[in-house]
Amino acid sequence: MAEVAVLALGGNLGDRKKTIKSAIKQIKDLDGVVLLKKSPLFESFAATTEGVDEKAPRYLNGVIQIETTLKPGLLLTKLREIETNHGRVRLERWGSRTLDIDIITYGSEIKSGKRLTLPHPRAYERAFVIVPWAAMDPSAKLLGHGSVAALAEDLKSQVWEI
Ligand code: A4P
Ligand code: MG
Repeated sequence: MAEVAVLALGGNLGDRKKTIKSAIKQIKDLDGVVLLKKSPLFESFAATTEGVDEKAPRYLNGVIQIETTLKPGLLLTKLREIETNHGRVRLERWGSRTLDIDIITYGSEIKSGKRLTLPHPRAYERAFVIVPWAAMDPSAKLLGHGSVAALAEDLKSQVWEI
C-alpha cells in the first residue's frame, strides 16, 4: 500500500542548491516513489549542539512530499545511500554536512526505534523544516502538534527564502 511521506533535505557545504536538486531527482527516480510536492528553499544559520552558530556555513533546506510503497526502514536505507552519493560524511552529531535527508512523517505512523523515530522528534521546533513545509502545504498537520502553518508563524523569523 502506498503512503504519503514528508522528507526534509538540508546541507551547508558545497553547492547546496545543486546538491538538493540532484538529491530530489534521485529520490524521484527510486522505484516505488512518486514526487507529489516540493517546497521553496530557505536559508538559515546552523543549529549546533552548542546553539545557533552564525559563523558556521549557513544551511539551505527544503521539504518534499512523496507517495511511496517503500516501508519506512527501506526508505531510510535508500535515503542514506543518496546522502552518501552526495558526499555525506558522518563526523559529529549536528555537524556540517553536504546533505542530510530526514523522514519527517510517514503516513500516520508513530514509532520510536533505535534507527527510526516517526514523526521526526525535533521537526516541530525546527524553523528550517516547519516553514518550508507550511509553504508547500498550508493545510498540513503534524501528529501531536497540530497545524504546521500555525507552528510556522512562531518560527518564520529564523529562516529566509533565497
Ligand atoms: N533517525 C531516527 N529517526 C529518523 C528519521 N525520522 N529520519 C536516526 C532520519 N533519520 C532518523 O542521523 C542520526 C540518526 O538518526 C540516524 O542514524 C538515523 O537512524 P544522522 O543524519 O546520521 O545525523 P544528524 O543529522 O547529525 O542527526 P539528527 O539527530 O538527525 O540531527 P537533525 O535533527 O537532523 O539535525 N541547522 C540548520 N540550519 N539546518 C539543518 O538542516 N540540521 C541538523 C541536523 C543540525 N543543524 C541544522 C540542520
Ligand atoms: Mg539527520
